[in-house]
Amino acid sequence: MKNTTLIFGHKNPDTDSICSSIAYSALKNKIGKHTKPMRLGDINKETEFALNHFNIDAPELLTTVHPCIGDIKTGNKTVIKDTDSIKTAMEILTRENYSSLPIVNKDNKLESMLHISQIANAYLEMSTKNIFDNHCTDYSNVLNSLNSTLINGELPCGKISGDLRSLREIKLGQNNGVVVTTDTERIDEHTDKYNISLIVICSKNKPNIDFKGVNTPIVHTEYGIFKAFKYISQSVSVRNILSNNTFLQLRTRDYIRDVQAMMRESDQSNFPIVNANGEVHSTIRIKHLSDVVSNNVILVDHNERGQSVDGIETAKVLEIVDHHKFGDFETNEPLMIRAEAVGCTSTIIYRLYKEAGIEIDKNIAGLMLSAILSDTLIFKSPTTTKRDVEVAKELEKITGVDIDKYGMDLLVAGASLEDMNAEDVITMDMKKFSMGNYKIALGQINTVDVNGLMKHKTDLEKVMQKHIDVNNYDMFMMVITDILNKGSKIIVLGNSAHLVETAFGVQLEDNTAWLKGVVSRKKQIVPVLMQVAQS
Ligand SMILES: [Mn+2]
Repeated sequence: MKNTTLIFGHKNPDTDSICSSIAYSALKNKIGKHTKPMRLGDINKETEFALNHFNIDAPELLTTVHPCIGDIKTGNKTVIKDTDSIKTAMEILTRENYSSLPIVNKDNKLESMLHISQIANAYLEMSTKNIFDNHCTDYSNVLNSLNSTLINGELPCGKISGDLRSLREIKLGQNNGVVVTTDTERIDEHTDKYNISLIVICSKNKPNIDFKGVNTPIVHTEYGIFKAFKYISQSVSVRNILSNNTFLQLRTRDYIRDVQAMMRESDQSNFPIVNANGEVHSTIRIKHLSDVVSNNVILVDHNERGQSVDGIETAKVLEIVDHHKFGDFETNEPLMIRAEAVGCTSTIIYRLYKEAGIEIDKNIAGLMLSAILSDTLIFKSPTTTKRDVEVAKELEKITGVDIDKYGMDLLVAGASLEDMNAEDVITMDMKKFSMGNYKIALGQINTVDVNGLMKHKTDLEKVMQKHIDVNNYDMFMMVITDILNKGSKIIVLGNSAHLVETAFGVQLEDNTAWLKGVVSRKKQIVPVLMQVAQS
């Protein structure tokens, strides 16, 4: 994920935010970058229509760009298996200068953390007498710990049975075991009669003897006998000395901000990190917390922090492509900003395609066209520029869809009230106001199909009346805004419905009226009503 730049629009994404992310990511990838479009929220019905129409999957949801534990670039990858020897563990701890090491089982899953103090404690209690009775290990650990080579027979597999014996003890009838000796003379054709699993010969030079007729495995080490005993005791596998100590383990997907306090409070100095499969990813210390690789991101269709993804302050913003006013954006490093006073981000992205000399794929062109038609309400919005219209015409040629027909289908799909009941329509965007002595509710919904919605007028009125009864509103005004014809159909109920007639100079017929040119509750309705209510 780290090498991939994430491209996304604003929260509560509209069609421009989604389609421009996809289109810009496609352009970037065509010029050899690794990018991925993302979305910061649910896809609305309009965008869903566009994506389905042009057969493109919705981007994945991105909830945060806060760095995860797995984003820390430093740390130690060394692990040891629970069957490895104490000697191996000590060598790694010394070499890496760590006080603890993750121990994994045969499936590479984290089993425990081995602390150097556990080795010290075990070592103090360990005696070479009965060592293999009390601590299990296998023959290869002994071979490796002694830095020895096999000079006769075959090294047995698995766990060592028996214990350390001298040749004499064995010959005197002691049980089976591993023999450590400097004496090669006594190894003869009778040796196989005894139950010896391994003979370790300690001598400066490799013995120049023919062990013909002997099958017992023999290894040679250059260590003297005292060193050999020391290293044999270190050959026991770490599994023997693991205690059931509890320790803090982290997951690669943990957010650093969530775990750092816990890490600081813990007296553990080294923390194992496991991946989603429970396998060890690495270990880190507190000091590594600052070594994070931040997410690279490109913002489209927005430039304000408040509208962007959670954790944006931790990300590296490479570019901004936007058509909104610039707010409070502050960055640590210079970045590429592409801002144009046009009606839609996709209008800018079209130019970026041209500048890069890259052809636009048919389906991507369809999404870009959708974004322009959506943002400009098929060129009816006052934010539309000549450039938006020109670009839309070019995209129309590439996609082959008809702007007017497709644009209308797109907006209708977006304003679809399917799956919505009367209660949803009324409360979707409802606000309460105290105006003078009046308690007033004002609901608004945008649609391209006012008549379709008005067919449900009786149901809508029932819900409005219910809200009036429950909340003692003096008036409930429902504003059904026709986004294509620039005006609003209103339904007004309540004892003070006459306020609306005075405010807008209209006559309510069957509780409704048409307010020509009125589309903004904030700018065109609330102030006018307020004036009348307070006079
Ligand atoms: Mn936009």
